[in-house]
Amino acid sequence: MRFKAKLLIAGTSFILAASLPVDGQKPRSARAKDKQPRIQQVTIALTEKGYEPASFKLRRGVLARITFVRRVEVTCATEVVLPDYEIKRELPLNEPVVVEFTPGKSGEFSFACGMNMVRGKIIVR
Ligand SMILES: [Cu+2]
Repeated sequence: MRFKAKLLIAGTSFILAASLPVDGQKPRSARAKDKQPRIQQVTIALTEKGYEPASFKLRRGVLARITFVRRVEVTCATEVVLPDYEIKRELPLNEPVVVEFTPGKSGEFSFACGMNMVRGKIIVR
């Protein structure tokens, strides 16, 4: 699961890099690149160790699609709360739950279980 999360994050960097203009360099296929959706995707697994990864970075102003998957049956974290984005979702066992938002402000934003015991962090730049 950790491996999969890293792959997805790597994919995110690629999409972001591809959509950013490079100074003094004409993109080979500007038209195709313009059509690429500007989106960043991250998958977070909830395991016996907590959220994995427990922190990740997002780019401000770009739509973020975060997939949470609870992989552990016995946990208090059967829901996830992102207070700054007014998101609160149930996390059924082994069912990917997708939340989408566009981070509008830079900074550090927390996400946690409903009791704020299991915690993670989003770093927006
Ligand atoms: Cu909890």
